[in-house]
Amino acid sequence: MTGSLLYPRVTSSRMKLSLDGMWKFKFDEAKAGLSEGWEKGLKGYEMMPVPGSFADLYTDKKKKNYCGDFWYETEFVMPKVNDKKVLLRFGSVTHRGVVFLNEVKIGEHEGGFLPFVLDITDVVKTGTNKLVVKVNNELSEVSLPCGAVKKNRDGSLTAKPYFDFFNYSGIQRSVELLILPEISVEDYELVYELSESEARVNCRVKLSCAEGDDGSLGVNISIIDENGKTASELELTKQDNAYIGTLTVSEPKLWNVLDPHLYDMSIKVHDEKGVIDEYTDRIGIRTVSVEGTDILINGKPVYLKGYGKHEDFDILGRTFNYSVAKRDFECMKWNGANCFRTSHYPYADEWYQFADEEGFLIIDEVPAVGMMRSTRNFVEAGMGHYTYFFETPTVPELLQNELNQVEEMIKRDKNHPSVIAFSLFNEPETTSEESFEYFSRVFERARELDPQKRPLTGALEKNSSPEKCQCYPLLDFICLNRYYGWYISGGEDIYEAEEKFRDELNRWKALETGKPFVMTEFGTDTLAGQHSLPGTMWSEEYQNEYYEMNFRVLDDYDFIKGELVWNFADFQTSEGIFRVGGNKKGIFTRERQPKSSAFVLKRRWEELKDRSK
Ligand code: CKX
Repeated sequence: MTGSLLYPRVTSSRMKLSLDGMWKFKFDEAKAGLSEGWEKGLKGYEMMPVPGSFADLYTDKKKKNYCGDFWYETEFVMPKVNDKKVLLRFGSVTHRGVVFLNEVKIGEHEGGFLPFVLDITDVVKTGTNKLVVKVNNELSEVSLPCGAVKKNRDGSLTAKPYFDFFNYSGIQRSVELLILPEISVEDYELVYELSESEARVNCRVKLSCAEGDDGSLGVNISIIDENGKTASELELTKQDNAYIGTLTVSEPKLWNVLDPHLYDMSIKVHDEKGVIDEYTDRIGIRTVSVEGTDILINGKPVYLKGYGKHEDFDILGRTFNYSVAKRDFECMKWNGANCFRTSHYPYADEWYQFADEEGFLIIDEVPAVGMMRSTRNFVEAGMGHYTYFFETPTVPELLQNELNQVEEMIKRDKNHPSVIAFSLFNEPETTSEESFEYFSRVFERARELDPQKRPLTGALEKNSSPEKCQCYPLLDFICLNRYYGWYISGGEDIYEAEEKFRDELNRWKALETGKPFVMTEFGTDTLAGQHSLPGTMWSEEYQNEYYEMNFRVLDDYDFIKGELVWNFADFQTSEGIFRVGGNKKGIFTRERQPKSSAFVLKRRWEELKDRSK
């Protein structure tokens, strides 16, 4: 596995070849693939799109819900290249994969929402190569996200997620061959400091040959403004295993909320003969901090308005699609949003690039979801249900897995100006000392890893009350998922819901945490086109009344610094008596058409346009 999770760019020294297309595919119910040598080539296969989530492509229920091992195979032709490094990058393999090239195992990866890169220089042949991937989508209490697997009478398996979204699986993001110089940029990080009229950009660049670099190399960084002019350029200095230096940009055009200004950045590695490698990216100069109960971008308070989202669309499942992403940003801009949370896992790279270009703020979430032992914890959360999740012997293995994924997420996403915070959990049990110990380790590691020292957070469900939650002191801003008027006191009891919501916020206020709070989930399941007067649960009118009530409450608490409603769009879940064709809490339908609440939010968020606090 190589250390570079940089987005693949084509530059004067770098090439990439897409391996996307139709691949051979085969389920391996008996888990016999390895002993039968399937890595040599699949027999009796069907064709499957890569990237793709297989589930919703099928008309057969068993196949849609398949859980276990499954295999992919493709062939590719490698052009002749001299003195180059050849890497193979998978955008995501959900939830884990073992990769074989020309029958040789070349690597494996755990975690279905982050990329991994394998160095295949010594295994790849000029001409035809056979690439085979064994994938597995089982859930467990040491996987992220967490869940279980049920063994059926016929020996087949069914995934039982402890979370509320469909367990879409497969090679869900692009696969690419990267052809790079032998010495190349492996990673870079930028940290910004702003003063009156200039920005200092502290740069650190790591090369692939950190250890073997004898000092004869040079590394140069330049940034180009929107008019194509060089804003700053610098020859970096070698220090230990990296190249460092500080660029100064005078009168910088800052990246800002819905007012993004990006610079083109180029890093060049050179020796006495010339440029060896060039890596380019789009960067935004901005700072993020928390001061008292404010979240600050470039030193100015911001109020977060927007959504918890999912990577989810009809037929595509969790496959990234530029047109869906474009439509989502258009819908979000139309109703005045400025932020979304990548609930409940890191999304495809392109989402962050899009947000950088649009000036959207992202709370980037690791797949630490389902840390309460229940297949309907969305109902049981708030009922006082407690499952001793962090008191089990497998927790050290889970922790190691989460630490790895936090590391990969921060490594991949750290340079996006849109990423203003990392969320390190969604709705775990947080009331035990064990949960505190667990998350202390996760937060400590994330703080070390993020060069920009962005705020860290996590989303707390109802059992994590002000009195019982042990973990909120770890958060730089406190995120609450609360459903007063839906899971709690819904329908005819909505009047009590308002009181109960105020009561809880009063109790948080009394704690004097001195921190900002953000509502990261609140919402009601709503069937588009279901109408009732007066509003009753599941109708569009009820969704509107629910939001009006919730906003009335939020506006009375000045430590609330953001409202991300649940969810941007209806999305697919496991089947169940609480889910009608999935979770219907969308403000938009799954086809991205507005329910009437979209107009309620539009009105509100336009009125709040200038609200910064
Ligand atoms: N929060 C009471 C996590 C999300 C679910 C949401 C829901 C729950 C609510 C917890 O992943 O979709 O039930 O709508």
